[in-house]
Amino acid sequence: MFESLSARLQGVVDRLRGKAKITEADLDVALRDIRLALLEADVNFRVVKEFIARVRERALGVDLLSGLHPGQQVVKLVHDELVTVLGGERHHLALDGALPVLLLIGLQGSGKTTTAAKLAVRLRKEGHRPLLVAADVYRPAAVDQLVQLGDQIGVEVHSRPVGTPALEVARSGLEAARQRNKDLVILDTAGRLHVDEAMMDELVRIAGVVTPSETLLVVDAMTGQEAVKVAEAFHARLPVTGLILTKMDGDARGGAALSIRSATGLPIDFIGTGERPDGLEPFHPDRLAQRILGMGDVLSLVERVQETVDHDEAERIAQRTLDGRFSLEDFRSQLGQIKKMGPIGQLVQLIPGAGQIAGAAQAAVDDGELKRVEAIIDSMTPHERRHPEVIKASRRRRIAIGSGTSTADVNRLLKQFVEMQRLMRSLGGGRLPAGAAFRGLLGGR
Ligand SMILES: Nc1nc2c(ncn2[C@@H]2O[C@H](COP(=O)(O)OP(=O)(O)OP(=O)(O)O)[C@@H](O)[C@H]2O)c(=O)[nH]1
Ligand SMILES: [Mg+2]
Repeated sequence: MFESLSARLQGVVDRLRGKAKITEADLDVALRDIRLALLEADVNFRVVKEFIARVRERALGVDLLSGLHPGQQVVKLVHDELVTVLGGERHHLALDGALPVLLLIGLQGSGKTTTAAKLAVRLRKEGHRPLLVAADVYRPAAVDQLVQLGDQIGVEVHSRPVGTPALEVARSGLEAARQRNKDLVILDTAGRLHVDEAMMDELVRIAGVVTPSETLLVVDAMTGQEAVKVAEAFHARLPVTGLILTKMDGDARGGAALSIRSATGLPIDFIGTGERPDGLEPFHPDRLAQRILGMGDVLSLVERVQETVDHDEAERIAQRTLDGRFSLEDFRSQLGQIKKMGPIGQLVQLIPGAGQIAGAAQAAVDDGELKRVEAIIDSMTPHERRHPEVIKASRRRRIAIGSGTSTADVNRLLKQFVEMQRLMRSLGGGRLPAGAAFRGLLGGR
């Protein structure tokens, strides 16, 4: 997401950053480039106009032309303005009361059902006991979809036979939640192709029954400016409290995300970044602005690591590393943890200054490469994993055949592993974070 916008803005920023002096003409050129970049990213033209006007006004206000590091100052102004456009502070879900209800609404196919499951996963991780309620009663498949997702993620789903009025499902859902000792209800509703009165009426009535803590509008970011219009239409009719933008993984331009807050005044709570139940990220305006400007997003990276890494395991490996006993088994375990964090390209993008190399990194270390390394290690015997020095020519051939790779691949991995071990020993005493070994492997390529 935001790839081309990010590349273009980074170009502008890089040109400004180094300048010891900025003339008004320089500023005009930079603002023109920023304006074009935003328009190309499908940002609403009114939003763009205001954006540029505010940056210009503030730039002239701080007397850039004589100030210290004027380039840096312009970059900061652009950054601050991006943060503002994206919504300022991170908005948190209001989950108060004995049994808060999240009501998910949106057009057909926007991602409500998928998002309901994603929210359940995320909020359970935060200590909640959610119940999913299937109030999309018009299609049997809709109920089945939620039931299946619930099975997959291990969250209970309340459903009633198809044909039961949605209001009744919602009401009985609350009751079921109380009986089953849940502390949160996530209500999935039916979508329509267009914003229509019948749907709005039903949603208004459901909201009347369940008094939601949050009415979350799910919109498909890939529809660009259409998403903004849809959000305006829903908001005009219902007390929407927040937005979830789905399919951000598929929208390289990101215009919807950059326009929708200004257009509706509603905060973006989460963005959907994939079809899987873990493809949901909290929306941090400041971090995203930094990511767009190529300043990286270290906090999100750290969080991603914290969420996925098994700490006992990391601790155990760190200890073994200290003791100089780091084995291929430990390495295998680290790879597994890295894989859980998601595509490498996405991770690399979070590293400051790495935005532009993310694509290349993804190509070089695609998931295929990880799988190959894992397959090689999996084809070794436990003894071989602990004592790789016994792996001579005939064993290498067997491992290559077993893992569907070549002896050259096996050789390379073993050589890299030896180098990595040496590196770790030489670092001796210093604690290594999980993933250090992986970096070692990359460095050895
Ligand atoms: N790539 C990607 N796909 C998504 C995301 N969110 C949802 N999808 C996909 O979008 C399609 C529609 O998602 P649903 O959750 O069924 O949408 P819905 O709003 O419940 O649709 P209706 O119940 O028909 O109104 C599915 O194929 C999802 O896998 C996302 O963040 N990224
Ligand atoms: Mg659905």
